Amino acid sequence: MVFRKLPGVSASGMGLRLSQKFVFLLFLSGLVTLCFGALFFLPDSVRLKRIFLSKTEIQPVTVGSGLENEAREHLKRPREQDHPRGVTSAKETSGGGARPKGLGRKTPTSYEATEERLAGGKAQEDLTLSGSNVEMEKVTSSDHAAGLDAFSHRKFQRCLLKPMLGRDGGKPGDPKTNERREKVKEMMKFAWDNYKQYAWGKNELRPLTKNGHIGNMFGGLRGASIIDSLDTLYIMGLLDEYNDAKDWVRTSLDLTSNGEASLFEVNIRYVGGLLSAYYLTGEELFKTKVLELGQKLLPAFNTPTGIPRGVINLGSSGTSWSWGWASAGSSILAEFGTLHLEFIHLTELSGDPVYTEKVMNIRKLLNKIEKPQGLYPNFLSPVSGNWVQHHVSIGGLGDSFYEYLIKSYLMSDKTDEDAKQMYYSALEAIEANLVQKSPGGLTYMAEWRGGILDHKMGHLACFSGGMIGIGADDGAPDKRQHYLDLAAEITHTCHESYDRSATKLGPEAFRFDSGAEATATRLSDRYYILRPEVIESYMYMWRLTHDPKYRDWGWEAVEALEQHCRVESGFSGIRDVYTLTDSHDNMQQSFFLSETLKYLYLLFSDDDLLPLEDWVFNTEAHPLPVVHKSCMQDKSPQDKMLPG
Ligand code: DMJ
Repeated sequence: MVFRKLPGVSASGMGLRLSQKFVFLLFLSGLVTLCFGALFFLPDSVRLKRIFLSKTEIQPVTVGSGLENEAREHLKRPREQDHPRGVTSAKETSGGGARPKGLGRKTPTSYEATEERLAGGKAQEDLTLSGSNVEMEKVTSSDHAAGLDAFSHRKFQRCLLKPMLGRDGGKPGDPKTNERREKVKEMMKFAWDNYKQYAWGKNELRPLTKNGHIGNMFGGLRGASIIDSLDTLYIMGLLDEYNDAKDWVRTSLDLTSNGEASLFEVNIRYVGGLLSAYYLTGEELFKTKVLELGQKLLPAFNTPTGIPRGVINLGSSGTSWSWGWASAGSSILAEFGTLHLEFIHLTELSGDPVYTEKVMNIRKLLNKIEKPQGLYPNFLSPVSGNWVQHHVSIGGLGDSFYEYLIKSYLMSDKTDEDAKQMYYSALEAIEANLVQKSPGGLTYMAEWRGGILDHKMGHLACFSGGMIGIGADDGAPDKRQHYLDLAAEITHTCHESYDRSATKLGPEAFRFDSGAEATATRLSDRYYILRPEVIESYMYMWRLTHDPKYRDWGWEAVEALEQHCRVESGFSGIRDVYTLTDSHDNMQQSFFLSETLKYLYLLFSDDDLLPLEDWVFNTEAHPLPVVHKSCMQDKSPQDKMLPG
């Protein structure tokens, strides 16, 4: 519509005829309606949307039990920012976009890489948590306050099949093994004492510069080494040290931080560490703390699919983001797939089903989604629920998702049939597509990029020997021996990666191409940061087979750690496992105390210390009990009288 200017009259509204004014007003109101409506189609990341739309209007659906249909509907709705299934951007095909160096199993989970990510990686702001949600969470929490008293630790202990610390704390009868176990205990005490002296309350010790490191992976939470050490100190009988750690939790663990954290890291280290400290000791303090922390993680699930994003603000906003380096704002399989064990236990302790609902929703989505060749790619859109890239890895980015499938089944007292079915189908697909034999006869797990194999195995992928081992017995009867053999072969290959280095410690990644066999061919893959995965597999394989070679290999690792990683004030990673002139990285990772030393200690202990019939280890080696549900639900008169 064009406005006609009246002769001799200015073009202001005053000069318009009534009918023109009416048409103009009509046009204007149409325009306003159109603009407002358009807000609904803006991507979540546009701030205008937050300003103009009430928060409840953009509240995404999270799927819990009973809400599956609603979620399915939601997933069907196309959205502008959705990344179409199977479509990969040019940036992605060139190697995962802004993926930081040094990614491995821990990649989205590796320490340095995660820090880089937190420093620069906020790509997609998610407007997920509304004020009303915060209120809802508070209601949930108080509603379930009664549940806090409902969990009886005494009953839990009675439901265990075996005493948790075995006879005599798992002390082995054989003096040589006991001596080795004592050595590992001494290493723990040394690592702990130095942390206490130079870095108390910080996240890790820097053993060369003798100070503490905080980093930005835990959103302002402190004391990662303390939380990660609680259970190790306790099972080793380092009780003075354990008591110092417990006192620190009581007086100084501040959960009111407002920083940006990796959901995955906070879950595996803090939630896992506090849960296992509670189950082992029955100290109410740990339960109270872990439930408080659990509440703070819930907003991360407020995405259209309920698949959490990687980074969460631990403050009251609960805002979450995808890692800046992750393709098209995707979430990472190894991150959102590694919450199940801890969240099931948060429900156990709180009586609040919300935690279980969150992880069951992830499970359902993954179970239903179409999988290329039966494989699970590493990147998934939390908005559309579709895969974003076809990169599959048993090492970094994928690893602990598979681990949590089999462990969910075991931890459910073998009742979680979905987890079982998903694990064995995934394993079949992995065997068909990824497992390879080198010309020299070494079995390894390659990585898969849309059908093309990369003949590389990360140190992180070496956990898979142990994983396949613990799952062997519940596989199809005709496959059991095969799985145990496969587990042994992979563990052997990982040992070779250690044995073929000058230091007898393994590199971050090793290759099987251009003539290489289990050795790093790139300078950037030669480092060792005190990682546990190879030793973890030795420990499981020892328990499953009692082949003495696993203890021997573990001892080789102890000697190498002592020789190359022990410095005056703690343990440090090294930059090159192929040279004897050690160049230290000045970092005593908290997982060294939580995992590496714990697995070594268990390797030299009797099997009745944390028996596998009753315990599964989370991916940070924190022991979580098998849920013996029928026993726990049994209300015998005697149980009714049990205090908490
Ligand atoms: C640990 O924090 C966990 O094992 C995680 O799953 C990946 N690896 C690191 C240590 O390497």
